[in-house]
Amino acid sequence: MSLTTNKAVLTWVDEMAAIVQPDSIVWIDGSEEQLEELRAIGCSTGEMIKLNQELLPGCYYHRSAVNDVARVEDRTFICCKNKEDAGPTNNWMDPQEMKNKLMGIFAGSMKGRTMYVIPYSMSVIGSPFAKYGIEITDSIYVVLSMAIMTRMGKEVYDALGDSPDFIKGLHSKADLDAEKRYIVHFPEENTIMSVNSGYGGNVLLGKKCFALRIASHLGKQENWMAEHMLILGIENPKGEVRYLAAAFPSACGKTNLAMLIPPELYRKKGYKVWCVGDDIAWIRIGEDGRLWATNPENGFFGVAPGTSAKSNPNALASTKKNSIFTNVVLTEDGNVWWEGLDKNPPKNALNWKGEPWDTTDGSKGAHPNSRFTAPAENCPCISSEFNNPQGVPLSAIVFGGRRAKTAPLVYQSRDWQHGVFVGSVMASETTAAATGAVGVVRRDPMAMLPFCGYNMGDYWQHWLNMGEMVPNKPKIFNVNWFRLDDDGNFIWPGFGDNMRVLEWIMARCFDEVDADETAIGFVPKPEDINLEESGVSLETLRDLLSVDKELWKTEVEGIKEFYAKFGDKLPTALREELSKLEENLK
Ligand code: GTP
Ligand code: SPV
Ligand code: MN
Repeated sequence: MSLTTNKAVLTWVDEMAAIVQPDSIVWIDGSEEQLEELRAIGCSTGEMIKLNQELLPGCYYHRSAVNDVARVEDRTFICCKNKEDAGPTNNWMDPQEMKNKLMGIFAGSMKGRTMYVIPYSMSVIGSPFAKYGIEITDSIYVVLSMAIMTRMGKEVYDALGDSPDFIKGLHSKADLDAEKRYIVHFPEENTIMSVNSGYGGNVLLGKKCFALRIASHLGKQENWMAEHMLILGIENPKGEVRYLAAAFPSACGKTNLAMLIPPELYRKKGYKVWCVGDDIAWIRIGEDGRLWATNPENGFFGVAPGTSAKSNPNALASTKKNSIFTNVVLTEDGNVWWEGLDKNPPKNALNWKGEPWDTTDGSKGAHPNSRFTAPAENCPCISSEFNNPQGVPLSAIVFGGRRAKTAPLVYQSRDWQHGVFVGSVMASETTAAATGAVGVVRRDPMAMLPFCGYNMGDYWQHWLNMGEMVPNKPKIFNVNWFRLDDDGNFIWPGFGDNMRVLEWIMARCFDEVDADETAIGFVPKPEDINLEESGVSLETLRDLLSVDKELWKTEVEGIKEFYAKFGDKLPTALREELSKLEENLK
């Protein structure tokens, strides 16, 4: 039985059903009763595996197909009328041509299956930030995951009323045929179509597809921003909480930073870090002329490998109940394991492919992009403002990437325009979060390369325009936790010790500390980073903060090459900033 009388919803669901031809349609209402029923069906078909309920109450396990374990950037499309509006960094096809192609693939794809209709909200239902979506899917894993990752259920229909203003998402696993896998966005029609995948980032359509690709396009038109950013609050000993948002590419440390536990010496003084979000920020101009950010999601879809009681106890704690694990190791007693959890790989376990796994053969038990899906409310350091419909005010915006050399531990831009330049020239080594080679340095502006739903040149101009509209702008910084020594070891301890850098960033935002000006921006005076109990020497820190002019000259050449792709879409302000940098390096 449909849960709404909204004509736009009913018509669209009818139209899609006529194409995919399911045996039946189930309208998801978000009730625990209905979810429990779906878990049982999922377990009976093998799509889900119930984990040991004593160790992990409410937790389930899921495997995606072996060739379907990461986002597929080469099969992700932005289909707007004009190719130029998608820009040089997106795959594009004419919308009608793409629809014709997709309709051939979707036709009859749900025969013999149930079609689920999921109403969901990105951000708190009814808040000024909220946007509604409906996802049609033939995957129980998707329904159960959306129940964790979004505000899902019939309340969304109440909030939507008769309005046709919702994002349409059609997903079918179809045959999981990698050759016919497409993740397609029609920004001009607020529509997403995803087919032949069952991997989270390709199929949980509220996440990257809606909350970044479609939302970035909406934000451009409506004067707000959708960014690939974590949001955290730093509480100081006086009890003041100051917020920052940080954009790092996939698998470059957002979840870890968002849930950071400060080193003991900071905790003793009364410092705390509160997590508002770990992956996506929607940012609006507040009445007070500051930028305010919310996390549109309701859960974490985090990288499992490397998550441990030592590296990220808050993330680990978040997964202890009502969570879903994907492509990790499944143990004999219904528990989960992954590389980096501890030093005791389980015996008689199954690896991410479902094969008996022998730890002595050197193979990995968990896929490097295996993930947990955990409710945000489980997180011990979740911010009291997590559900605040107004969001939190930003003092700083931080960019960062995975760079073995070149980028110093931290530097500050001279002003907003320079900060936009710093974000636009970000580069980072690729990771297992997307298919393709790992460890290759590529430009990933604002960590949005795979997620910007329109021409990146126009997106940079939007950033510059936002700066003009915001009287009380956050300060903009760049960080790099990943500098390597000559033996390939990380020089900076990272994780909790990143607090030392955050402290400097906040001190800069509130004019509490001086800095040294370099060719690329302001770097800390080494003595202003607290190294107490860090094991890092002042000498090492000096090295981490150093700006090697020769490396940066090479960097300038790379930037020129990248910028050239954008032709006259490249904002003049960024061209100017590049000239300034070149001049400074002379
Ligand atoms: P997505 O969910 O893909 O967007 O990733 P993310 O940006 O949230 O990355 P996450 O925090 O999951 O970290 C990814 C990997 O980076 C893990 O293997 C972490 O162990 C590692 N990592 C995170 N922070 C640090 C750090 O400060 N130093 C070092 N060396 N590694 C880190
Ligand atoms: C990322 O790749 O940036 C993720 C995971 O956060 S996914 O949902 O697959 O995009
Ligand atoms: Mn991400």
